[in-house]
Amino acid sequence: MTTRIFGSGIRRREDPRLITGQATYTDDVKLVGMAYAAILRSPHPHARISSVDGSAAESMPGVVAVYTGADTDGVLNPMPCAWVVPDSDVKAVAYPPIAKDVVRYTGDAVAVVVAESREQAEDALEAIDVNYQVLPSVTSPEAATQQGAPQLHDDAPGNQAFHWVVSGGDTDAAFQSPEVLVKDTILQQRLIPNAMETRSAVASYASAMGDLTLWSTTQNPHIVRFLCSLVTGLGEHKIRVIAPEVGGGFGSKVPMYPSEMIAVFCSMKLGRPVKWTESRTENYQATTHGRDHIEYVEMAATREGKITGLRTTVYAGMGAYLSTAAPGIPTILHGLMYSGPYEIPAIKGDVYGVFTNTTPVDAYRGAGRPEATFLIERLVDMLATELGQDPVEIRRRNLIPKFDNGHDVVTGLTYDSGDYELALDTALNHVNYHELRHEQEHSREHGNYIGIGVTCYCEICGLGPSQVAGAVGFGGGLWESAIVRFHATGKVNVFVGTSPHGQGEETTFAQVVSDELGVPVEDIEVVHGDTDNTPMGWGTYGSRTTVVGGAAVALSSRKIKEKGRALAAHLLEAAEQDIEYEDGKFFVRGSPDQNKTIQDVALMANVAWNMPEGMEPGLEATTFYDPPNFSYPFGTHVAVVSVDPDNGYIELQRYVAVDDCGPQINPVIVEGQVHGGVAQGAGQALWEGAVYDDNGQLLTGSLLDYALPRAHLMPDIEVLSTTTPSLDNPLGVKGVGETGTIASTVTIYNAVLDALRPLGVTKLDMPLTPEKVWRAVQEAGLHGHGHGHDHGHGHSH
Ligand code: MCN
Repeated sequence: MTTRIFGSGIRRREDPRLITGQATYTDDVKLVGMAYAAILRSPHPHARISSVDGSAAESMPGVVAVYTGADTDGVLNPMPCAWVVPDSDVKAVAYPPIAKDVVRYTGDAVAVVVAESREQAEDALEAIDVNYQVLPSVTSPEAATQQGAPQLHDDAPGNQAFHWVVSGGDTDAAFQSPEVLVKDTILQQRLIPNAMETRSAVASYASAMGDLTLWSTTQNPHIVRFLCSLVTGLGEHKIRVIAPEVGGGFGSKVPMYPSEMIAVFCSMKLGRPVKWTESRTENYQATTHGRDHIEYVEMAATREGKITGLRTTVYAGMGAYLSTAAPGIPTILHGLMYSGPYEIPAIKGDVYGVFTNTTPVDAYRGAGRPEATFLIERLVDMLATELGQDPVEIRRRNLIPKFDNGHDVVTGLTYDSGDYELALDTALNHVNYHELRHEQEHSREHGNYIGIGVTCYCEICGLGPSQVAGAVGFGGGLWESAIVRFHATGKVNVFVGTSPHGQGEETTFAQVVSDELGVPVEDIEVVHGDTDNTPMGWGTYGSRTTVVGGAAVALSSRKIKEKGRALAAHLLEAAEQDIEYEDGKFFVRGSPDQNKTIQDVALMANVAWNMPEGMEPGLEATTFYDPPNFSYPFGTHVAVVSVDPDNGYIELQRYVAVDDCGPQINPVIVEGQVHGGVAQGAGQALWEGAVYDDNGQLLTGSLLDYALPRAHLMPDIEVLSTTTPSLDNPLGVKGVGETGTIASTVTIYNAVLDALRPLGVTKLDMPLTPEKVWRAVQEAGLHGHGHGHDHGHGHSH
């Protein structure tokens, strides 16, 4: 082969079916005799249910049944929280699939109607008579911890879901009398994930056999099978979970939700298949949200700009109940990353998980790591301002020097490999940083406010060694498995336990197999998403599919190569050690004409007419791969913005992303991942935010009120990379699915604040909407900061 298939930007093989409408999503599934479920959701954020009367609804046209919490109580077990972080007093409060006594957020399920059509089911919802006794509610995670705040759960006093501490080095000493101290209060606003496809479930229970099939919009069908077994009491071997085409998840399709279990319950009760599909408004209320932190953060440093300590107190909103992975996010995936790419000798973080009367919070792209990157990078920029130094220089002074194989940080993690300064220099050279700063000065003199944000980040992904998963309270393993199977015709199926839903592994995994075995990509089909025909795996999230699942695919391919070599030796009547392999051909060393292609070998292995003694027929291999470590991608992002002080409008002029995810299997897919990730991170910085009013109502209840970024708001994202392999997996790869989101929010935020500093604005909460920016500029103006007054880098705050 002249060009390697590993590393080439071939087109995504999943796209033709997606763009021609031939893909099958859960809501496309239609079964004979299928009924439709609609869920009645609480209109109150907190209320006692005095009574629920479904009798009027039951007599509505087409209605098959109405069920309430009284029906599911004792039949379905509570929704499990599957990440009980140790040493943090996690209150795994009861989370009933349908509320029976108390509702705790607007959207909590109260009853379900099953009818012959979706419309009939929805119409009947209005006929259900619920008597609520409204209780006081609280939506802010900090307010919820205060004395006198409404209490959500009797067994979680003070609404505290957990208190977790990360600590390394001597922070008391570092903060005793630091030469320089910078502090901030950061609002990581609550976000709504917005996958294009809302959630949906089709449950089909066959009572004669006791078999349940569940089509579900999930990122991890095997975990759904596992947890569904816990909730329903059905044996795991009797449950088949199918994640057909899944239209994006971004973390929100990791959790196990009540709604899916309600669909299962209905199907089991009625002996009919039951479909439930969310509306967009329902999705906003009942699908998990992300972020929602209030953070008090401070950084100590020397006058030379060496960071000596970092301290945080974080109130992390959990919503009304603990969703599947929720406690792990502001702790393991957040606090342990407080060192970022820097050498920080002392770190302490107090993280309080807090119950509020809001939609439960769980993973959202980046999950904990954007929040960590944000606070580190914000403080570093503030430190630079305080010292009157260039923020890039402060970063450079603190970066961990290049390392190839392991670097310990004080939070207890061991990073795999890194060359942070190379990524920084690559980005700075690309944008011509010094020139850019000159332009900025120059524009300011003409009343144009340009801002530059530079972020150095490092993230944890590729989750992870199972032993560590157990140690940090994750309720499962984090290994992956893959079967690579040759058919007699030389075509290949790859069966994987991971479950991509937009990321493109049907393409990249085929590239891995093709690269390892010399089979054309067109001859390889990657199968995923069905627990009945794929081996066990823990799913697609935490940018782990390629690092962990891809490794299993590569190792299975290598096992096949070794069996192929032995069989080829036998067929060629040569000694095994004399057989060489290249580009899909086994040949006798020195005589390449004496060869067998891998397809010849596959045929002979499958017909098994002439096997060496003791060799089993068939040509396939299974690998269970448990990685020895996480993977730690890194990079530098640069944003250039201009801010119009007269109307607060921010233009994102330029965005440069330099990411290092090790060797790239498919650079076009990697670039696409970075694009999507950056847009999502930009959304948080500039536009997005879930807003509840004082009565606990979600004001941003639809796409009319929740501002998702649109294509025309994004600049042409310039994607570059460096390549630092990880020595911890057989492909050397690191994840890339979240890097864009992790780096971009703070990059853009810092750029905007850089632009606003000469106008006297040094603090703003996200999202940085024009109104907020305009008001801040006006207010600063009243205090003596007019347009065009440049107060320079040394301006204090
Ligand atoms: N890749 C590569 N070379 C590398 C690393 C990755 O070619 N060195 C490729 C992979 O093979 C894959 C893609 O890049 O095709 C992303 O891979 P990876 O980093 O392994 O991430 P995952 O597949 O585990 O995806 C999870 C990640 C997360 S956590 C979120 S959230 C997210 C994201 O991916 N959600 C997405 N990207 C998304 N993209 C789409 N379209 N939809 C989502 O819901």
